[in-house]
Order: sequence, then structure tokens, then C-alpha cells
Amino acid sequence: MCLDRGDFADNKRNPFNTNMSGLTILKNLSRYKQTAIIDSEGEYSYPDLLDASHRVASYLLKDREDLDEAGVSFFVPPGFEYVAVMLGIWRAGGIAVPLSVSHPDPELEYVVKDSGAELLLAAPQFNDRLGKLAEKTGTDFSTVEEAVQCKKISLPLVSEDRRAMIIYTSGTTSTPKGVVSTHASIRAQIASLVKAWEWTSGDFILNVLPLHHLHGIINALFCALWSGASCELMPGFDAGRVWGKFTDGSYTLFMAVPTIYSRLIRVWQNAPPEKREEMSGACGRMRLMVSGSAALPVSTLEKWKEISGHVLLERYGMTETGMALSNPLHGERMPGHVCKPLPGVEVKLIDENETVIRGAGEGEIIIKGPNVFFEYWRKPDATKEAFINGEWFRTGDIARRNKDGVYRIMGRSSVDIIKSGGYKVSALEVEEVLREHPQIEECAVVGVEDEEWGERVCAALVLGGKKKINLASLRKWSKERMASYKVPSAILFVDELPHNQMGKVVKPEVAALFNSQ
Ligand code: MLC
Ligand code: AMP
Repeated sequence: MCLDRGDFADNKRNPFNTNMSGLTILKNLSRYKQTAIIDSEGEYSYPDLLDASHRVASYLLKDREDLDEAGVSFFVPPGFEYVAVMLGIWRAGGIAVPLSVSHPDPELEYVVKDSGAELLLAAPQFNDRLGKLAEKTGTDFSTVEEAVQCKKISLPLVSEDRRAMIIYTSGTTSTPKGVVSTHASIRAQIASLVKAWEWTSGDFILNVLPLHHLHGIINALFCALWSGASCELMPGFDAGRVWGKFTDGSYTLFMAVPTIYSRLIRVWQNAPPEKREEMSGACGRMRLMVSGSAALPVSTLEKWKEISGHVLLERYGMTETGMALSNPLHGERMPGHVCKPLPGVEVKLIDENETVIRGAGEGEIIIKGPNVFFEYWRKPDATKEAFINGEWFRTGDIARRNKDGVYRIMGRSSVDIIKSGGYKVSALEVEEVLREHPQIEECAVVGVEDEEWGERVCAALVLGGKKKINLASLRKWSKERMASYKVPSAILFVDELPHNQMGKVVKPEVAALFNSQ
């Protein structure tokens, strides 16, 4: 199924004015000969990546000329094969649906079903688990091993107006929504960052971020590949190992969420003086260190500056928009601020009446530009509601802008969105799962401020029945049903939840219960 041009005929968010001569990312990749990817198995050049992705695309196509936007979900840990599969899906004309290797089965099942993916591709070590999931969801199943060995056939010319990727994000609804990017919106997101942060083929990035979210996929991995740089992929974050990599390696860039910087700071503080010097020296050799996905506490920025000599470049973005606001690469970086719009991105503030605020003021951030996503997958109403006049995306984030046009993020308009360690968690989604617990009668989930995680997921519970539950047993039960970062890390038992006159739970009062403990 291809895009229906009529869908957006009455608004200006139409991506069809794009390059019809194939994918720009591919043209870029084919210009380079040097190392593209490094993983635990070895080093792979750009020609290796083109070859492997060509084979994956050939495998996916089988007898077809074009996948015509069929969804392909894949369960592959960060590494060369992950990248070959993503590119292979794009080259065959499919939509890539990356699955998180750390999610439990019910969450994977939701994504595979909701995305309507035709095929599930898995790394060989997950054959059993994913094979069963494919059977349960009625999806075809293959292993990446087979795909990367397929004989090459000729591939279709894929235009950039087509859907490229679906990333699932939690929001103000009780189930995650699929955010659909086109090749054109991905291209715009990459091009903006490559320009702003001056990526070149001489760059080398260590990427420790998960590869089912934008930060790891676009900002770190694909900006590198677009530029002919090298990207080392690490499956999962480990602060000690990252410091080891820094001191042994020759990286020029690093990008992470604030929680990762806190963890790195802790390891540095626990190291002996001579080791600390070596660690700090390694950071000093890099040209840029970036923080994002959640507010960077000024105290973390200052400690990191002492340790590394870098004033972290803080930027602001969202799965639906890519990156939107950023401190400058050159010039003064402002702690606690996200500064100004990135190249090609338009940012405004609106008040409660959706009136645009001029000059200095505080309001909700709205964003427009070729970087903005295309639609929520199979949710036309949600897509429509998310935009003003079909072109300005409402982020739900509140910011203050000063007279110089510098933005500072103040918070979110919804109390039901929690950011923990850079992951977005929907309180409503967690409540929905907790209500299935036989001992839980009522519950309210809130985000409570935390130095290391930004916010922690906490749950106030009204119990029914005679059996007792404790945090450990609830976490165990919950982890079988939802990703572990969504699982409450603190619980409180209450006789009843605080309600307002309308019968709605007063979430700030619930959060206050945890703060007063
Ligand atoms: C892990 N845990 C978390 C958690 N991550 N709990 C709450 N919030 C999180 N984010 C749980 C683990 O399951 C474990 O539970 C316990 O906390 C400790 O685990 P850990 O091993 O110490 O944590 P670790 O696996 O190292 O993960 C921490 C982390 C990770 C910070 C590396 O959370 C992470 O990769 N975050 C980045 C997320 C990201 O990329 N977001 C970008 C979204 S895109 P237990 O019970 O087993 O002990 C976006 C747009 C933009 O936001 O602007 O970029
Ligand atoms: P996600 O939906 O996972 O892409 O997360 C996007 C959200 O992360 C934004 O809507 C913001 O709430 C938050 N975010 C990203 N960067 C920053 C930042 N620098 N400061 C504060 N919040 C941020």
C-alpha cells in the first residue's frame, strides 16, 4: 500500500515534493569506502554494508518487484546486522519496524500486531522466542542469517515520499502509537543535525543507545552513516565499559541521555586519581558531547564539565519531530536551556487558546518542517488532533522563550507522561496493566522527580482481597507484561486515591505522597 496523495491534499504537510530518484542515504553510502560499523564481531566497511543490505532486500523481495510499504519488524541487537536489515528493508521498499530486544513478549506482540508487519526477522539467538511470537501473531518468520546470505537481485527505485519506519511511542493514550516517518522526513532530520553539528567523514561515534528509538537510530547511527563517519555499536550501556572504550578509543563524538552521564560521573568519581586523569584526557580528545531526550540537570552539566572539559550540548527533540531545538556547536552553550531552532525547523509557542505568542513568553511548543513525522500508524483521528491546521505539530511540551529567542523547557502539559532515563512512559498505559493484577483494585501512576533517572515511575495502590503484595513481587509480575523501565520502582498503599469533584484522580497529590515519604 502506498501513500494516498489525497490524504493530505487539504494541508501543507504533504511530503510528495521530494526527490523521486531513489534514496539519498543510499547515494551517500555508496560514495564511501572506509569503515562504517564496528561491533563486537568486527569492523565493516561501507561496501560491506551496501552488499549485506542488498542481500537482505533481495531476500525480502523474493518474487516481488517492490515491497510497496509492507511492514517488516525485526528483532536484532545493535550491531552490523541490525543496520544491514534496516537498510535492506528500505531498499526493498518496505517499512522498518524495529523491535526492542529488551521488551517482554506482550509488548512485542502489540507492536507486531498493531504495525501489521508481514514478516518478522530475528537474530538467530532469538529464533525460538520470536518464532513462537510469529506463530501467535500469524506473521511470517525468518532469520537474519538466511537474509544476509541471499543471492542479490535487482532492487526497486524507492522514492523518498514513501513511508520508511514506524517507531512506537507512549503518549496520552493507554496504548503506544506508531510514529510513521517517511524517507524524506528522516532525510530532513539527519541533514539538519549533520549541518548544525558539522558531522564529517572523519567522525567516529560510540553509540550505546537502544536502537528502537530516534536518539540512537537517527542522531547517532544514521547521522554517522550519512556523513561517511564510523559508528561503533554497543549492545546496552555499561558505564565501566564505556569509560574503557573512551580511554582506548579515538572517538570524536558521544551522545547520551542525562542518566547515562550521571552513571559515567559516578564511575569517574570512584576511580583512583591517575585513572581519573586518563579518563578525563580521553574526553578531551573528543570534539562534541551531546545530551538529550530528557532535561539535563545543571548540576550534571557542571560535574561533567569538571570531569571532561566539555560543556554538554543540550538539545530538545521528539520521536514525532526529530530534533528541533539545540544549543550551538560554536559559541556559548546555556545550561538549563535548549536554545534555538535547528536548521530547517520552525518552532513557535502557543497559549491555551492556540494563539501564537510573539516575543518573550511561555506556552506549548509547536513544530513545523520537513523533519516532522507523517502520521500515527492507522490512527487518522489521532494524527489530525496532533496538528494545528494540519501542519503545526503540538508537542505537549511547555517552554519559555526569552527576548533573544532562546528556549527553555519548563515541563509538559500532561501529568500522565513520565520521562525516566530518557524513555517516555505513559502513566495511563502502566495503570491499565496494573489494574489486571488480581490484588489491585485501583491505582494511580505518577512520575516523581529523581536525580539519576529524571523521573521515577511510582504507583499508589488501593488493594482488594486478602493477599498481600510487595514491591519485589509486583515488579516481577509487571516485568512479564511491560518493558522494565515502565515498571514502578516505588509503591504506596492507600485506602483511597485523592479525587477531585469530577471524580478524576488528582495526580499532583499522589506525587506529593511519594515526595513526603
Ligand atoms: C533501565 N531500567 C529503568 C530504565 N532503564 N528503569 C527506569 N527507567 C529507565 N530508563 C531498569 C532496569 O530494567 C533495571 O531493573 C534497573 O532499572 C537498573 O537497570 P540498569 O542495568 O542499571 O539500567 P540500564 O539497563 O543501564 O539502563 C539505563 C539506561 C537506559 C539509561 C542506559 O534506560 C537507556 O538506554 N535509556 C535511553 C533511552 C532512550 O534512548 N531514549 C530516547 C527516546 S527518543 P531491575 O529490576 O532489573 O533492576 C527521544 C527523543 C529525543 O526521547 O529527544 O531524543
Ligand atoms: P519521545 O516521545 O520518547 O521521543 O520523547 C520526547 C520528549 O522528551 C519530549 O516531548 C520532551 O518532553 C522530552 N525531551 C527531549 N529532550 C529534552 C530536553 N533537552 N529537555 C527536556 N525534555 C526533553
